[in-house]
Amino acid sequence: MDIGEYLRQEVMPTPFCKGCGHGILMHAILVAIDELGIDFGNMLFVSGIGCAAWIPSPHFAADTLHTTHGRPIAFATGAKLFNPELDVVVISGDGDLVSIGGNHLIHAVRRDLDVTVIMANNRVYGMTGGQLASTTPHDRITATTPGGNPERDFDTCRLVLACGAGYAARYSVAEPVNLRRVIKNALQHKGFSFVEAMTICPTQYGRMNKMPVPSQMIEELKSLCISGTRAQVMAGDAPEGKVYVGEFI
Ligand SMILES: Cc1ncc(C[n+]2csc(CCOP(=O)(O)OP(=O)(O)O)c2C)c(N)n1
Ligand code: SF4
Ligand SMILES: [Mg+2]
Repeated sequence: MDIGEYLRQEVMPTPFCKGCGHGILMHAILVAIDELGIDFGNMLFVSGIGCAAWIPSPHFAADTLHTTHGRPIAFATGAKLFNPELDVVVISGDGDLVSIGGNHLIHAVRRDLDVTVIMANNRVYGMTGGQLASTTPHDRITATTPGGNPERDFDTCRLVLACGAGYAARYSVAEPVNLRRVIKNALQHKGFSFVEAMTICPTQYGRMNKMPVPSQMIEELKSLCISGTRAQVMAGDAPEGKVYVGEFI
């Protein structure tokens, strides 16, 4: 199927800045769904607030819920409990899902809610001007930490695995084939599944960290990500400045 058929053409183009990684993730999700042959009409996409939250809503020609900041998992929980037959997928940003909505995330994992959560991690609050998020790496510049982030960041895969997630994976948009593969596996997993898509925000994070050109950020992702196992993620022993990617099951 032509991927364009999954999109509401009347709301195109997307609102993303040129070079934003959210478009790559959007494509990976739609191709994964197409390759699995999932009934798009039986899917519900839930997002919160932020640039990433615009990935499904209003662009996907399926049922979508564009909810409040940090709360998409709460809405998804209600929808799934009301109609367990629905394929419910949450797609939102790092600020939305683990910074502001972190409590909903950990309890959805604890309950083993049968939904897939796809988190677009651009390591910043992109939409609102590039403020510090709980996913911003140590020392990085944001609008609220001009001298560098004094805190350490969350490894969200480690967090959900510690909460008992049956499926967690992480790849970057610089590896779209692997990203698509793990999205497919997550969509097929029964119970809670989590995919972290490391992505780029050239407008905010890139501009403030001397990578205003999208290709510079893609190169940074390539050098940042190294293959790791579940045990390595749980040990939290990634070398300084590196992030483990892989399927952590
Ligand atoms: C309760 C609440 N707090 C703050 C905001 C402002 N706000 C809207 S989007 C956003 C940042 C979203 O960041 P993220 O989820 O990482 O998405 P991105 O824009 O980076 O893709 C913030 C702080 C809000 N709308 N509601
Ligand atoms: S501000 Fe950043 S995350 Fe938002 S659309 Fe622009 S590049 Fe993408
Ligand atoms: Mg973000």
